[in-house]
Amino acid sequence: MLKKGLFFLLLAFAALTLVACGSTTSTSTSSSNTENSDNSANNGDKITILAAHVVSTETTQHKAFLEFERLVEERSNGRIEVEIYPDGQLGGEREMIESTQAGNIQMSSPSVGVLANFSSALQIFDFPFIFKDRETAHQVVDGEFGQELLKGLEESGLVGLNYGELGYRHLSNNKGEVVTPDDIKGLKLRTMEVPMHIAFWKEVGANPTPLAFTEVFTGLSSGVVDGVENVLGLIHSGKFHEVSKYITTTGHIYDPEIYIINKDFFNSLSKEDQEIIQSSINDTVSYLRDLNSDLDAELRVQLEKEGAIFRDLSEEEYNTWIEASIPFYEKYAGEVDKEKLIQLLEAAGNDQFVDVIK
Ligand code: EAX
Repeated sequence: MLKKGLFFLLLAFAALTLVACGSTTSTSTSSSNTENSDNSANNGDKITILAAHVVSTETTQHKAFLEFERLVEERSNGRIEVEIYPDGQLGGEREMIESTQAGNIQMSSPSVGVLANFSSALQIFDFPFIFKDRETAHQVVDGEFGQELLKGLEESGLVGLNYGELGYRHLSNNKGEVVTPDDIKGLKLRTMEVPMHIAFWKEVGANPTPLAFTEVFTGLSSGVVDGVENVLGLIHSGKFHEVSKYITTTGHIYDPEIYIINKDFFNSLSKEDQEIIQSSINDTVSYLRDLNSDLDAELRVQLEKEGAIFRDLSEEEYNTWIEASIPFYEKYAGEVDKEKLIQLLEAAGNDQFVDVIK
């Protein structure tokens, strides 16, 4: 069924491309918006939400999408359908965001870093070592500060429904054990296509190489990169540990992915349908956080069984990373909304970088 759906979707893409090529004035955005408003009239018509993401069906992120589908379908008595395209079937994260903006699909859940390319206010999440634990991160993104930041997405034709949770990103590589930043000098490290991440890894001495998520396994196997930084769930589902077995639990970034939906599509829905979608996402977030609560501990056991070698950092070792991050904060705080960055750090109860950038 998925294959069939995909085939029709590709046909739709092809049709849109033809329309866009044949016209000098209209864009695929406007043509699909018209479709959306027709499609979503509040008269009990069926509504279909195409949702796509880049990670595998074994991840908690995918399970969360299935829960969202279940909730929306249940709460709308089957009137609103959700079709999920996982695993990068429809492209990498940047493409997923662009397709959501264009209305070719309605929803996606990109990592906050890649999404920050479309809404610069989110770049403050790209700074390292902000959140000391998940609970603090949840409080900040659920609070007024975090929710306010989502509003910035509207300028890009998107509505940020809520934050999901990818989790803490760690470092893995195939050269050897990494303890301090000295151990990654020159390491070809895959990063996301996120300017602040690239700048950070350069600053601490690595050789960052941006690749779309869909290209990471091949990049590691072919030696284009020697390592990655990612959450354990994606290291495991992507089998990255099979080609980069040394994992250091740096936890340098807490990555709150964001559930985005096409703004024109969302605004064309009745208040009741918007509420169904919003409440279903909110409940999905709780579900996802529950799924994630013991996940890293479980994945660690699994990854070790499959040959990964873990290295945790002592407080002193961890502090070498904090020290190495200070020049990055000094140089780059001025390139983002510094006041907001300070507010974020303060909301996270993290004052170690505040003095440096004030
Ligand atoms: O959002 O590219 C990445 O490493 C991300 O963590 C992934 O796309 C999920």
